[in-house]
Amino acid sequence: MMLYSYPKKMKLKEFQQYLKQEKIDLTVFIHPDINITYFTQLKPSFALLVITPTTASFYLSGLDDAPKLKCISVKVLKKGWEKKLANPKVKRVGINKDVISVGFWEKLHKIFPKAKLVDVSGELKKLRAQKTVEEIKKIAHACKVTDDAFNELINHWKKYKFKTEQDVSHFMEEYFSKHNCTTAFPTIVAMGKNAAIPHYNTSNCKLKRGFLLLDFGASYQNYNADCSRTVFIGNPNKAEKKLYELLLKAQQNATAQIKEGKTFWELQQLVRMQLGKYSSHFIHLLGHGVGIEIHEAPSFSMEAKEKIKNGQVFTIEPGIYFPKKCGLRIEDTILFGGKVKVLTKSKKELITL
Ligand SMILES: [Mn+2]
Repeated sequence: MMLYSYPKKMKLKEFQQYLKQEKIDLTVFIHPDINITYFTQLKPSFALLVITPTTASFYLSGLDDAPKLKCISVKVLKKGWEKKLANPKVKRVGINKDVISVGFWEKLHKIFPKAKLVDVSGELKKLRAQKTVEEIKKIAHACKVTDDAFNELINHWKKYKFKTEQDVSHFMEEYFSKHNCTTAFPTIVAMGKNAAIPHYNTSNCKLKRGFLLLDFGASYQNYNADCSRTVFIGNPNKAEKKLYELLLKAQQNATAQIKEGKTFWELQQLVRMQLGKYSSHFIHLLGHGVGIEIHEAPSFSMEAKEKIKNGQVFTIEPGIYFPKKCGLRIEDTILFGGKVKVLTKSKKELITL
């Protein structure tokens, strides 16, 4: 088997190549488009990024630090920038339909009254789904800090005397921040029946006997980790242990079945088969891409029918939910480059606290 080698550079050149092919004169990205962060690796308070087939200009407000960037010229965003950008020769202007506001869309129409606005969001998703060496390093580091936080939590559970869900989420997020990270998303700590809501909002609900679901992830230099573990407070009975084992096997089996060319949807159907009578309690997709956004391409949906490709980072996160009773989810962030690399290494055997 040929070893897959990850691209070394961010995909600015590839994107410019695409613009050339599609005869798009320029693409305008406006805050808060995350693609600005993708191309510049920065997160300024406000910015405009203009990419043509041969140039890239990064316009920053005077209030942000002006960095030096390779292949991108950094300029100050001054009043009247619209007039400077206006060019009657421009026929096709690229926009990211996923982010652009109606207001900015109207503005672009005014700046380029004769141009056609062309959506480039699909191409951006495609480029970003294949991670570069630099991106992988950052995601792997975010996953390491995520694991470290979880280990600290379970190894010293008694010492911290957590009383509520929020006590636990505060601990995790403080750990991330002490280790030069931020939280990738608000940490979910869901006790008992609360965990039946997959996107539960952590509250001051008291910890008690039962399954406790944790969904957490650090973000390092804008790149995210995503991990879920379900632990048990007290002693689980036979049925509870069995349920956990079933889910764990499904998660591990899905991970083992990852193969280039297989669709994410197929992988999900395998998990559904394995969950058997609990399949109808698995109420979300099996996973999602992770990178500079916590949810990004590839998509696991049936409609997308996306195939597993080299260079992708995504989650595998089956769950079983019983409304008003309990919920379980086990999730890892995974890198695929010819072979499977599980980036989140936190223990998955049922932990009792
Ligand atoms: Mn996730």
